[in-house]
Order: sequence, then C-alpha cells, then structure tokens
Amino acid sequence: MSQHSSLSCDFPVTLFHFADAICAQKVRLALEEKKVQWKSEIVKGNDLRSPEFLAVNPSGYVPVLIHGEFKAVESRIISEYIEDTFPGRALLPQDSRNRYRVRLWMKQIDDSLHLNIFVLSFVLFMREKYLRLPEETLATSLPGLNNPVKRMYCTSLLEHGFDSPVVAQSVERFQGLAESANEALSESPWLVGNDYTLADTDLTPYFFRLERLGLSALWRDRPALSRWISRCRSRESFRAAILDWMVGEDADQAERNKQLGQEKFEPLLNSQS
Ligand SMILES: N[C@@H](CCC(=O)N[C@@H](CS)C(=O)NCC(=O)O)C(=O)O
Repeated sequence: MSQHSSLSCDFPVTLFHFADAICAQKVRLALEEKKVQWKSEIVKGNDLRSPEFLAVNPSGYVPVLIHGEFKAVESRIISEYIEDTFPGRALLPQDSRNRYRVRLWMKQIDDSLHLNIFVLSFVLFMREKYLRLPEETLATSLPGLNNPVKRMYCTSLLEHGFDSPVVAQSVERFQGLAESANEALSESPWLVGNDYTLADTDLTPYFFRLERLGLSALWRDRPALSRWISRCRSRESFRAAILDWMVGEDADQAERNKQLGQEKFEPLLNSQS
C-alpha cells in the first residue's frame, strides 16, 4: 500500500485503486459524477500480491470498493452499485430499452475490450519491466493472477512483443469500437441518447488510454466520436477522476510511448473500414 499503512476502512466509501488503472478510472468517474465522497487507498505493483491485499481481493486486482461493511469488486458492477446506492444525477436511463443499450456497451468491455486494451498497454508500457524479472518471481507478478486467458496473452506478448497476433487483433477490435461509437454518436450527443450515462463513464477511460497508446488516428476521420471525446474531457468529473490522478507522471516518457505506439499500431489499422 503506498499511501496507507493498513487496510482499515473506517470511512463510509473507500476505493482501492491506482491512478492509471482503467477499471478504477471508470469507477472514479461514476463516483465523481454522483458527487460521492470517498477515501483513496492506492495499491499497485507488488502490493497487489501482498497477503493483506489478497485478503481483500484474492484475484489481486483493483478496483475494490468498500462501503461500510460491504465490499464490491468488478468495475462494471461497482459502477452500477454506485448508481443504485447513491443519490445525485442518474447515470442509467429510465427507459428500459435505453438501459439495455447502456448495458450492451458495458458488456463489450467485459467481453473483450478490457483484454484488448491490456494487450496494447502491456506490449507498449509494461513488457520490458516483466522481461527483466527473474523467472521465479515472474509467475506471481504478472497481471491476471486468476485469469488463464490474460496469462496466455502475457506469455505470447512476452515472447513475440509487437509481432504477437493478439496485438493486431486488439487494434482491429478498437477499430470496430471506434466505428460503432461514431455511428451511435452521429445520432445522439452521448452513447445512449441525450444524457450522459454509465456507457459514457465506462468507455471514456478506454479512449483516454487509446490516445496515450498513439491511436488517436481512430477518431481522425470520425467526427462524431471526436466531438464526444472532447465533450467527455470537458466534464468536471474527467478532471477529478482522471487528470488529477496523473500528476507526477513522466511526461517525456508518456510522449515517447505515444510515438512508439503510433509507429507500431497505426500500420495495423485497416484502411477499408
Ligand atoms: N474485470 C476486472 C478487471 C480488473 C483489472 O484488470 N484491474 C487491473 C487494473 S485496470 C489490475 O489491477 N491489474 C493488476 C493485476 O492484474 O495484477 C474489473 O473490471 O474490475
């Protein structure tokens, strides 16, 4: 734990997270949109494998939300819990069909997008660090402690780097996402209708990460998507939930990553779609 010495949860809402964790950014956006007061417990790196944290989440990942005696894991349903529990602006539509549409966007994240963004992030920012680890610590340190698919992807990425077939598949998946989001946003200002919803909170961090991966070409010729990204970024919640947490980041390194990402990923974009 980098900011706190114990896992005590005496504040009504506590979030275990780290700044750059996409799933935590989703939850922080929901908390900020609902104006919920919460306490931060930063857990990252080796601390995600400490016995104290594994007692909180045996899967060894963030986010974990503690609300009084209640513990919630899994970002998508944590956000729904926040929506169901706290007053403030509604983040799910009243209409059942629009609620369905919000959930369909969110389901895509769990089904594939989260793994796809992990692939691109791992190969660009994280691989080098893991390649330097001794064999005996690698298995416990790698992301996806209890997730065999993620582990399989890590193995392929460690071995083949940018040439792993999962890299091209992931870029293609985001091309599909950009196309469907642009289509939806050509009809309405937000992903589902006229109101900002959990579809927007959940997808915002993925587009923020894609930009940092050098993939902003995805919205170069997709004006509706590009306008939505600007609208999301101009919300107060974006500053509080995302930008304010990126302090202390090495801006030069981030720029170098972005350039390398652009060089490696842009050629994988299929010009047909
Ligand atoms: N399905 C989970 C995924 C959680 C996840 O992948 N968390 C990442 C940060 S976005 C993490 O803590 N990774 C560290 C690890 O797996 O070791 C969710 O949506 O909450």
